Amino acid sequence: MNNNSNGVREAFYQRIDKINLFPLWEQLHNLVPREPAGACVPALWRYGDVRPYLMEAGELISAQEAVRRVLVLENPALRGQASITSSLYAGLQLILPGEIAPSHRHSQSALRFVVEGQGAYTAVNGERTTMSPGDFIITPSWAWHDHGNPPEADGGEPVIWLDGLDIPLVRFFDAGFAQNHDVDAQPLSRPEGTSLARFGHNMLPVNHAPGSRSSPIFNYPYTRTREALDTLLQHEQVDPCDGVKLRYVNPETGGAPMPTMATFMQLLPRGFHGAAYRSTDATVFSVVEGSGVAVIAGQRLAFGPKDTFIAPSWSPINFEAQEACVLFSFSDRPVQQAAGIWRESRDLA
Ligand code: GTQ
Repeated sequence: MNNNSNGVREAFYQRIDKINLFPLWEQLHNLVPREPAGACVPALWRYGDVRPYLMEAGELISAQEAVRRVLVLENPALRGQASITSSLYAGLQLILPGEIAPSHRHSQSALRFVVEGQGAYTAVNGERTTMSPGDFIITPSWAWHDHGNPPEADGGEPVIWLDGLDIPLVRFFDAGFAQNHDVDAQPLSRPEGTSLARFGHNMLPVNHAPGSRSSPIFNYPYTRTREALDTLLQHEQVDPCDGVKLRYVNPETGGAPMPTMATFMQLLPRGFHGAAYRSTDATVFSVVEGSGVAVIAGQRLAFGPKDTFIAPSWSPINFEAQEACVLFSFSDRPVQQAAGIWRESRDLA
């Protein structure tokens, strides 16, 4: 039977609408698209555009009062949602010499990627780590964390890092909790460097039993990452899409450092003209060194040091490097892999 005369169907839709029903057949193609069709668009934030506002924020409010003094990078197509991609949040956080950002914990997992400045620390689960540019630091779900920038004899310097959190994912699940610590700086129970000594040398303490879903290493120092990439560039074949690319691992599992976010570092040799690829995990990039162009869904995004840019899900991306470039990146890949839905295509020619 096919009864659509005199708007019979429309009338039916209006009647069922009153009790919050709608007919799937009018929407099926949108709900189950042939390919990813998210709203997220390619975007780039030039560090030179953001930094002056961040420094201005430093005069408007203290880290103490703000709790976290962060300017949030919002995808232009997702304004009002504190989202850089549909699943992830990113922001640039400033901590001035002499400031502390008080201790708290939350269900959301966080990563810090240090962009500028020396001398600040993050404390996680009773241990501090001093942050240097290019360091990748994690704050696992429900771990106490506070940040500080102790004043130096010479005055010290502002420290700025990129925060990446799974705020939109946790909001999607309505599963977020948060607590403030009763002191601003959490008590320390281990000397700095303990976690890296125990877990950061391709060894684990004997009889070690994993205690959480996240990596027991909480600072992956840039010096080591850079050295690995350099060595590989000299001796290995460069991947046509990625240059030389490594992923950070949780040494207990070989998987991503946190359950919700994968992180990567790649080196594009000078003159690199990469092949296009695409994957279902929208990816946030932070430029460590070098200038080049990321061609994303046909848009040419010219990037330089400390810039942030994003590639949406399933958008073709390829890189052109005028000089040697080092790119940090993160995405929700482990979540998609856990769900068995992650896809990548590296054969777009
Ligand atoms: O440093 O704990 O950018 O809780 C957003 C929420 C940073 C943090 C953010 C946070 C933090």
